Amino acid sequence: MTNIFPGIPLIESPIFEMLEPSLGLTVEEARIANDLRHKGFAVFDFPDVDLDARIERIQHNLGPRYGIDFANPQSDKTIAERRIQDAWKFDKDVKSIATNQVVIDLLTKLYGRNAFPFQTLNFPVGTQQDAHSDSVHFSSLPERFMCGVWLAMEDVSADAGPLFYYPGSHTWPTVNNTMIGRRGFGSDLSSAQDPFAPAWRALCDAYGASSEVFLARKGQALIWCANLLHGGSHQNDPRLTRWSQVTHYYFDDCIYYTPAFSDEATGQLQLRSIRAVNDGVLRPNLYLGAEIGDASIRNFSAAPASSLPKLTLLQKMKSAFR
Ligand SMILES: O=C(O)CCC(=O)C(=O)O
Ligand SMILES: [Fe+2]
Repeated sequence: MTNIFPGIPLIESPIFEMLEPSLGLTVEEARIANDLRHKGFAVFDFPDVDLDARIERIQHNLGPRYGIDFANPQSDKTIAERRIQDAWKFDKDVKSIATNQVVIDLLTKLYGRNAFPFQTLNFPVGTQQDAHSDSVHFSSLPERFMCGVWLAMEDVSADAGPLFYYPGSHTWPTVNNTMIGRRGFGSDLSSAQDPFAPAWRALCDAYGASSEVFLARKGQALIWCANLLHGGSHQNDPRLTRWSQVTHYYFDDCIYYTPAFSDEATGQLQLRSIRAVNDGVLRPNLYLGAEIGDASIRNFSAAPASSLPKLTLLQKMKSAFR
């Protein structure tokens, strides 16, 4: 069957049920697709026979960089830096988790476009972050071609600040600047999330939603859809660790940008310079196959990228959609 909506991730498409028989999903893939579609997240066992050894090496390699006294069971593990971004650049095990081919193939099947990892975050403890959607940080045009894969690198207890989420919230409106009456482009903020927090709280109230926590087993992973509201619970026991890796994925043939610093209505997009973890190569911002540059901006032509003038990233940021 022809997919009339190639600009919507398959698992979020109104016609998913009609398309599903032609996707060749295994029983397990169909279960994951169904969970993502209806709940906005799906739990699965991370497919890597070497995972335990990788986790041990990651803890050994990254541990000393956090400034936390891991050797002392009584020490407060929450005092220091809580994340290392893009450790895949120097740690082959972090990279190997991010580029797991089974996960990439699964996401590619479920979204209907090639998936590629573009960012890793490694945490030794929970983030204790309020509910948020990653969509204000990383979004795409067409929208929703982004997801996170969260991997438990140890068993997570209720006192360790487990990941939480609002099941079904991926179907709520994607909060953006227009919706909250704010100009984003050129704004200077230390937190991209802060301006949106009251709107997310209001949505939770309006939908009467309750959150769930994920008391994960080591080796379990969770995919979250682009607009799923999630966060890190309060950590009741600061002596505990909660090692995890989050890998964020984008999909081919999209514009990648930061909505918190963009005004879509006026065409002012804070474009991202996205490098795929697999090959370290920059992925151009593409709209219907054409690289975003002056020519494609003026007439949105679907000319092949090679026929469009090449702009530096800075030029693109300045001229995008003007
Ligand atoms: O692990 C957590 O506490 C939340 C992580 C998170 O929100 C993210 O990486 O986007
Ligand atoms: Fe997040």
